[in-house]
Amino acid sequence: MATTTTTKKRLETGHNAELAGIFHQMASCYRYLGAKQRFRVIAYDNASRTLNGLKDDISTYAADVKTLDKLHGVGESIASKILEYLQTGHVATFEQLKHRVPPGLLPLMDINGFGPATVKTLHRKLGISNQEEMISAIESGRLERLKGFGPKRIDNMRKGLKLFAGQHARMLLWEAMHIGNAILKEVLAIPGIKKAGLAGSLRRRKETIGDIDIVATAGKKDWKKIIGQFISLPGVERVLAGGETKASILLERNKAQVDLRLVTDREYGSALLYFTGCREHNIALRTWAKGQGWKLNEYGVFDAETDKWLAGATEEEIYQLFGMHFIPPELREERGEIDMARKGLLPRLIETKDIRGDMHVHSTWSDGTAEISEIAEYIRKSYPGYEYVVITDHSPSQRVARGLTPQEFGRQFAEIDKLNAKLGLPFVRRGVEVDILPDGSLDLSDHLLQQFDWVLASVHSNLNQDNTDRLLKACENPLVCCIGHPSGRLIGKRESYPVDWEKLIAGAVRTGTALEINSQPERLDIPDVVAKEAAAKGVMLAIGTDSHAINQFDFMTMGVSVARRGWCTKENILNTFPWKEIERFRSSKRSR
Ligand code: DGT
Ligand code: CA
Ligand code: CA
Ligand code: ZN
Repeated sequence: MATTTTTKKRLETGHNAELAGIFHQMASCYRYLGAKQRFRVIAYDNASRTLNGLKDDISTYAADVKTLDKLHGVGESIASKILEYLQTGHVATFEQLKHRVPPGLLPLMDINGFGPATVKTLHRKLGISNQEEMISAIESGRLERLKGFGPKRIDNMRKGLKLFAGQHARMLLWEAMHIGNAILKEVLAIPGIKKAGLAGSLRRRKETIGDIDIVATAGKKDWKKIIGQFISLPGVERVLAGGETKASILLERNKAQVDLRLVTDREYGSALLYFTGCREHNIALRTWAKGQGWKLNEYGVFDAETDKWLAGATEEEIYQLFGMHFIPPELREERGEIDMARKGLLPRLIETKDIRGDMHVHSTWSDGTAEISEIAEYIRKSYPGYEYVVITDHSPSQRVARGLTPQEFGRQFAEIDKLNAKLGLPFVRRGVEVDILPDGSLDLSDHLLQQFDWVLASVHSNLNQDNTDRLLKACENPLVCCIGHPSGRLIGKRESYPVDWEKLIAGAVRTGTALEINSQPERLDIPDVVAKEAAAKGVMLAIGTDSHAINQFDFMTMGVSVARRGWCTKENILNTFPWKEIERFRSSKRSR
């Protein structure tokens, strides 16, 4: 296993995320160190963003300094640090920087309500240098005595810390999926492994993942050797547990825990079923089976009286024996799926291949990093099933996101028209993500809104109040096609603002307004349970990636996962239809 060169072997594509993390932390250090470092802050932030946006592993760009130089935000100095990292596994400047900032403070600076200036003040005045001390200072009331730390601010800090603690225990689905697929590939390559698959919450596509579960089959004689190879895979930081049939490892990447369980061929289906969960679903299924005279566990299905093995090699044969539809993993949440499967009434869930276009994309006109022409070209090349892409840049009040003025939208229309003429088809659609202002009115005039093909209305301000009325008022506007990221949450960072979902869903039905499923990994907004409710009531949903870079269009699979967990068929999702139908949806609302 040990590599002889100084190059550290990483799990596939692990470099980008790790190096982006290092650069991000370097920016935080420079922020902490103060005003003279401002240009460095910007440089490292940019480099970090570029790395996160790369399609391929950074090592493929690193043939020489010149190719690196061409990357956006990568100058000579950063290019040399990238090469240093690829060769040695670390960046010496970062190691030195870390000594100039109390190490326990670095992670705190990413928390909502903190930031480098706040953290520095608290370090100077109260000697706080890590998370525990921060928590105890807040709880003991020591912060209240400081100038500028009012109850509202402290409450906000407390909430931020709580979410931060929760987020560290769980990964976002998107990250877990990449880590899971990479480690699964490594497991499948271990000699002796016959079959292996992801199980647990990752297979159910839950929005956050505690640990990654893998079930694999192999001949019993090979088990010991396989476990030995598994715990010494590249990228393993620590072995948490190792046994005869299972092992748990902690990866360097994201500190992700991976559990592997080995079973025999005959047990594979029942083990997969068991370890896919969820726990409540397992218990309900087992109880039901017991009532039918069967015993179900991770080793198979048995006759309760004779203990004779009846099924278990595949999940399919188990469901068949039970007289049930196959229950897609995303539905295994004990929300009525067992009963529906028995009746043969499970919905035929939407799939990524049903998607005909992306409904939410930002370009360089506002805060995206790609030009509209690049976006169109890239999508046409990489997503041959797509028939359209909706460019939805921000409206004027989004100043930080470089929202467009009405005049600029006019120029953008001209660019889109010209591009479509060149393509010979109306592939790029004129959309907008218009701000819903605090009083529920919109940031652009009706006169201008009328000229868009698709109007997405989103809340980006006053995120702590109940926003039900504001969202309802936006639905009442005949020109609004869809509400963007309706809950406003950022998983692990910011909770949803209060929304009365029942009221909003009723409002969407009444006015013929769609609700977005935003596919950004930390949004997944609306959440799956709300999607289920909305679709059941007849609300049309529109899945958008909210892409700000060329490598984010794949987030579509995240939005599709939310829709699947919300029991959606393709009929519930607007962008599984040709554009003509979307136009019909829009004009039907406008003519109400
Ligand atoms: P996570 O890792 O917190 O995101 O969630 P899961 O669902 O992946 O949970 P995990 O990793 O603890 O266990 C994987 C599956 O194994 C779980 O979904 C159901 C099954 N399982 C684990 N413990 C039990 C148990 O005590 N009873 C039953 N019926 N199933 C269990
Ligand atoms: Ca798990
Ligand atoms: Ca587990
Ligand atoms: Zn937005």
